Amino acid sequence: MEKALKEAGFSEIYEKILSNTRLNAEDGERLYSTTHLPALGYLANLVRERLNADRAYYVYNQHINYSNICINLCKFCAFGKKRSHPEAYEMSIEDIASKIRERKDEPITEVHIVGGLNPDLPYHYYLDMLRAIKAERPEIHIHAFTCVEIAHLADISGQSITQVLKDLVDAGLGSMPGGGAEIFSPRVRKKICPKKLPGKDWLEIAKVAHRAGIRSNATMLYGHIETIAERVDHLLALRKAQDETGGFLCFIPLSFHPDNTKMAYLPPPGGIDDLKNIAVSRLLLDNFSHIKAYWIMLGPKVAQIALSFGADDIDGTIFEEKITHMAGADTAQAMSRTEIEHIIQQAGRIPVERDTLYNPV
Ligand code: V47
Repeated sequence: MEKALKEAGFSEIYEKILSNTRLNAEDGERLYSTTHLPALGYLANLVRERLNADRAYYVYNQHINYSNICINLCKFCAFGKKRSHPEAYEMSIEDIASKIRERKDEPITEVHIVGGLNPDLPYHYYLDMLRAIKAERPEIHIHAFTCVEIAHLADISGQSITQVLKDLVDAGLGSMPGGGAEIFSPRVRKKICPKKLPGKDWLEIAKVAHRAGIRSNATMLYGHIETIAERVDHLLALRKAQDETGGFLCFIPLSFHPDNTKMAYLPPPGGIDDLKNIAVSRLLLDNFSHIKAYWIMLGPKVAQIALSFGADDIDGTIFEEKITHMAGADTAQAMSRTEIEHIIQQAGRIPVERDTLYNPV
């Protein structure tokens, strides 16, 4: 492999990885630009196995997307709708409680909740939602509301981010998912999500949450109009924030799905780019313990290969995912525990069911 690493121009990066020396932006750009995919995968796998050995994590979870009505209507998103749209919907608290009730006999440990920025839902809706879920299933971990939703809740309630987070935790919030980060570059945000909060605010809210003891995830939406330099900047901004707080649990690269979006003219990223994003994020984010290959977006086959390219997690059973499926995902809506364990074992890894905070179940 040393010959292959040399041919790829990775000798210096290999030395850095062996000596645990942090990679810089130039290294990141070199890794992204390579055509030597096996050499890149080898490097990422070294770090993956150093941190997580042969373990591949998954969670028994359920997704609830409470409303798709959204005031931002980002160009890359097929989920958000205007209220007047025939597919617009909003779930009542009772609808949400009954979704939880329907699956009470399954060993679900996490409910993952995100939605659009619906201008008509009052602040107490979000608190009532958390309380209703806890009333149905007190032991469940609620992984809910991205930094974008938290900023919206501060807007509609007139309260500080800190107070909103405190209210949500009092009502049952456990941790926050990593969506809404997209790409931090102001150039790209202006074009693809001009109404969404700026990247620096997303990072600030994540850090406020971490300082309040709330763990969260981080994402990056790739494969649209961003440059390699902008991907690297995004990853290094996350690494800097993680140095400050240590509050991120996991990083999830999100593969752009163009169907039914205002950017449907773009081709979707291919498998090579999917694997590069897993591998480069594993190598640059040296202070993140976990990299997730989100099977809903990658498909189970690429997710399996990703387990040898830096990823140590494939998310979970899911059930009823809407955001990616409305944008043309052809993956299933759910996988059983047996199916998940099977694809992990086929990839030569040891399946470990985890809770949201990565404690083995
Ligand atoms: O916030 C929207 C992105 C996110 C598209 O934290 C799109 O545990 C691709 O964040 N193509 C939702 N991506 C998914 C997400 C997530 C998934 C799994 C686990 C976790 C976690 C978080 O997907 C959105 C947005 O950033 N997105 N539209 C699209 N067309």
